[in-house]
Amino acid sequence: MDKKEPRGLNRRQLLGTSAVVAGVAGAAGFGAFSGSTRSARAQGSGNGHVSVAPGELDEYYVFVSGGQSGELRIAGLPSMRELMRIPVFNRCGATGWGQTNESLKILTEGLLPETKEFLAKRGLQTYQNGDAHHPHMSFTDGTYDGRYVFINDKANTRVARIRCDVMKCDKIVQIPNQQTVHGMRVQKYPRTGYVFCNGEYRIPLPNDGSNLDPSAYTAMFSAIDGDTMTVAWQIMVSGNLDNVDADYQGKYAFATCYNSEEGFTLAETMANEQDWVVIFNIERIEAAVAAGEYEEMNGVPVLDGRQGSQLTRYVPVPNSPHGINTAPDGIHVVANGKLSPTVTVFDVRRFDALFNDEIEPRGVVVAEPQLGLGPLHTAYDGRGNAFTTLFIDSQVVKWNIETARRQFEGEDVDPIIQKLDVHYQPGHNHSSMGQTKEADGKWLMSLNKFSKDRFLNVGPLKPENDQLIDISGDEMVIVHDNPTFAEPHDATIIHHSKVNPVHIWDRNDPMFDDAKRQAEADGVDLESAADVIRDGNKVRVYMFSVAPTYSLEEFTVTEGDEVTVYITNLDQVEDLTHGFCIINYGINMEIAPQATASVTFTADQPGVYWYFCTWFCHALHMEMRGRMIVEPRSA
Ligand code: RUQ
Ligand code: CUA
Repeated sequence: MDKKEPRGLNRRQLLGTSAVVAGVAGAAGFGAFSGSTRSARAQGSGNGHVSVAPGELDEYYVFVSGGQSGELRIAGLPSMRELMRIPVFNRCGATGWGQTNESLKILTEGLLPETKEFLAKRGLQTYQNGDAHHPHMSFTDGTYDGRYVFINDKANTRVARIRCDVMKCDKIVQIPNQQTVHGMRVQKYPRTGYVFCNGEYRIPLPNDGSNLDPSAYTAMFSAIDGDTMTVAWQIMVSGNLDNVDADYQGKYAFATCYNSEEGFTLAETMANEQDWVVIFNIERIEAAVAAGEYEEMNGVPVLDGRQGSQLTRYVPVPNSPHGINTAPDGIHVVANGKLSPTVTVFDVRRFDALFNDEIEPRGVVVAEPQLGLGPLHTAYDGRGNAFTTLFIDSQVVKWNIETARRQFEGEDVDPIIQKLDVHYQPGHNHSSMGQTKEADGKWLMSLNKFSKDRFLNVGPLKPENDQLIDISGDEMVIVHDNPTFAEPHDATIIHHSKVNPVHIWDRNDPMFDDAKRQAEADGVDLESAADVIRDGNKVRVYMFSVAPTYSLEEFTVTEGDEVTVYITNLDQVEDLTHGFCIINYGINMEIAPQATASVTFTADQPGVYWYFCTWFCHALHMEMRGRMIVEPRSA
């Protein structure tokens, strides 16, 4: 058999469409019966593999997406203790994210003009929901550099950037000309650089109601500039994009692509036995942009990368591939079959030849091992082994890449090393440093979509179950179950040495620039302020906090005034955060040490309203309060 031709998967191997639908339904409904018996190994997991004693620190940071909750979470590994929640696409009552002026600026400035208009009609400044999927840290030279974590919002087509010095979101951009950002990964080399964003759903362009013809629909692949958080360019593609990853050479990005049929119903999208992996040639795209070979749409250069384009190549793979993951060896890329029991392994060293038309598209495929039912995502240990989640089988399978290549060449060898039951129906998995060239092969997290009987019953809505697996030895061993709320979609495990957050804010932080500018214009010094400035019907109230006091114990405004309260926390003690809550006014925000935070509202209700500190800061925390007096407007 010609190795360059598609492997001859027979009908039994390549699950037929109806069998898959039945299989998926069966998995969802009866997962507890599909490869889910508790293994002896899982039962005996208290074998000392996880020991992070009280007061001891974890070795790794884990950035976990909050799924439909819209946030980003930080956990410690191996303890799996949740360390922090960073509000991003959600509204957070504790920190005031979505209410403070500082957060509203970030949440609104990157929205598309038509979105701002549309939300304003609903009386909103920004969206109230998001669906955070893929958290990925910025890279320099093939490994994490501790600058940023980027995360996508599938619900409202946004990408956010979180600063890792203060662990706060500082930029959010909404991408035009596409619907959803699903797959999202960053450029690994020479640095990030680009954040690659898959537009999953196909829409007409422009999508303003002027053209509803289904044949005009297209999906889009977008590159965001991670430094400016603006869209650098977009590529129109054939089919629907799913997940994406990039190489270690800085030359290519590649995305799994389903619905090559470009159909609209489930049956239509699954008609073909093969879909694609689309490979994007970054150098050619940049040259085409520089040469002006694009159409500008909503301020973004849009290029045509549909089938036949010189900017892309479409490599046939079995129907509806899902995750795509670059191995730490910098050579191999694995596309996960989802509806096929196989994964397809590419050799990036052959991509140049593919773009020079020296080989056929399938000539870049070097292995296609059959692993089990429902392969979704693959992680690596840096020792040549891969770990693939099997959604339908409820297993993680450990297999060897080199052995898979030899099998593909015709040798009678089996690449599968071990299959481990996980609980239950895993989606993403992630290994420690496994998406960098510094993969260390110590830990694997399996993010399981179902938990069922693993925890005390909490009613019809169940937690997910993130399981920790020790992969340091020959055998995978489950060492911890961790229930999580909707929905830790993906995670990234980063050695603590890569991340160096500050302990208190720097007074020069750009987060406070607007407040500083306004204070200066008002002749107020934020750091010694106890001022009420009236400016027509706008009132600006400036105070500072030092535990357990605010510098203003009362201030007076008039009914109907637009009031902005600026608070600067002068405490320099680590962990000494204050809050500011106005009772019955629906206002609350966090002010961490050396930070300034501000909130604007209309004083519509006359009367006396106490404000108080919401973060326990001092023995006299309960006494840290004051009064807002709202005088009735004289008729
Ligand atoms: S994709 S469960 Cu949204 Cu991350 Cu694969
Ligand atoms: Cu300040 Cu509690």
